[in-house]
Amino acid sequence: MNFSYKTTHIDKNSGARTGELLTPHGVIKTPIFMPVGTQATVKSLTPEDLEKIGAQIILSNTYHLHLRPGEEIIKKAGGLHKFMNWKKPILTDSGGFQVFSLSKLRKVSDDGVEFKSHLDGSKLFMSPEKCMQIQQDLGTDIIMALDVCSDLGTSYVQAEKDLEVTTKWLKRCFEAQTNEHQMLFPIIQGSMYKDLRQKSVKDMLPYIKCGVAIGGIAIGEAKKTTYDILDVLNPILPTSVPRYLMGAGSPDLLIEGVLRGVDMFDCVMATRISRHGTAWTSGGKVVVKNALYKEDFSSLDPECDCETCKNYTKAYLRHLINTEEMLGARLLSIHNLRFLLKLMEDIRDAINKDRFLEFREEFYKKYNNKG
Ligand code: PRF
Ligand code: ZN
Repeated sequence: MNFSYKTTHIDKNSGARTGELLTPHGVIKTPIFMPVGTQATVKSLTPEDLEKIGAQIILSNTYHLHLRPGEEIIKKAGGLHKFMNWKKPILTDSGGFQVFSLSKLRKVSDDGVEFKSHLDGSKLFMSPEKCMQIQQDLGTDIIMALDVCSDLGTSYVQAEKDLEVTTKWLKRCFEAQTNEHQMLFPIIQGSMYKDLRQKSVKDMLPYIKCGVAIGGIAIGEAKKTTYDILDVLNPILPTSVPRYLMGAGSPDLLIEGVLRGVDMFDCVMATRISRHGTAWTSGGKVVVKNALYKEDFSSLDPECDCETCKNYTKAYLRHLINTEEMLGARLLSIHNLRFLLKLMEDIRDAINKDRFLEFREEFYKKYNNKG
């Protein structure tokens, strides 16, 4: 095993922490945001671009790569790192969530989940063992257990059943894993029910060895609900491993997540809003498409150090988005990802100086000043 986690500093006033996670492809400084490369590419960026903006680890998806090109081809290429030429750590999601959000038919049993491909409608089956096998073939650093993410508004009875299946699958994932160089993260579920969340932690504890993920939130519920669930989990999750909040990546969720003990985040939002012409900036959200910027020859965010902000104007970005030129999405993706990665750098720095609470206040004050 060549991985381990150590906490490097705990902020005296907030309890937020910085740490280092050692993986087979290098060290990750936490807390961290992970850009999403669903189809073995972070949309419109090269691995060289990602290195330049300070990405330490990226995320990819078992479900998508299993459908296309198939794990056999990636295995033949020498694994996902070689296939896509990314030399730093990679985390793969298990496919649990993607089966539930993308495929039409989906039948859950103790054995696994039967689903229809969102591409051609063909019937497929994913068992915990199959999920582990695929992620082993991909050769990624962090692998996720197969889980059932309860839909928003799921009843208590159904959420309890979903959790029961998730826990059974976790045991089988654990037993099926044969590559000791991969870190298997269990996924806490239990919908919005606090006692189910507590039960999930208790039942999964024996399998939390190198990290743990929080699933089933950040799916469209009120922010207060997200924070309440994190507040339930923060004091009961082990502090000896990193905690990963799945699918959360707006600036406020990153800050509030870190305050509540989260070390790792991912989200497609940064690249998705880029394609639609929106940018996060130190002064708040900017909708580049807006006529307001027609003749605005200033940079997107004067405080940002990315190539987009250094070299291009809002008027030009607006033009690229309005004409649906590929470069528009690319330049905004570079900016939005750099914005989140820089935010995490600033958060780590603030924690190390015991001033995370002040940093949080200052960030919101500037970010929300536009109203
Ligand atoms: N489970 C898995 N992946 C996920 C989620 C989950 O619950 C979420 C929910 N926010 C995002 N991605 N396996
Ligand atoms: Zn920028």
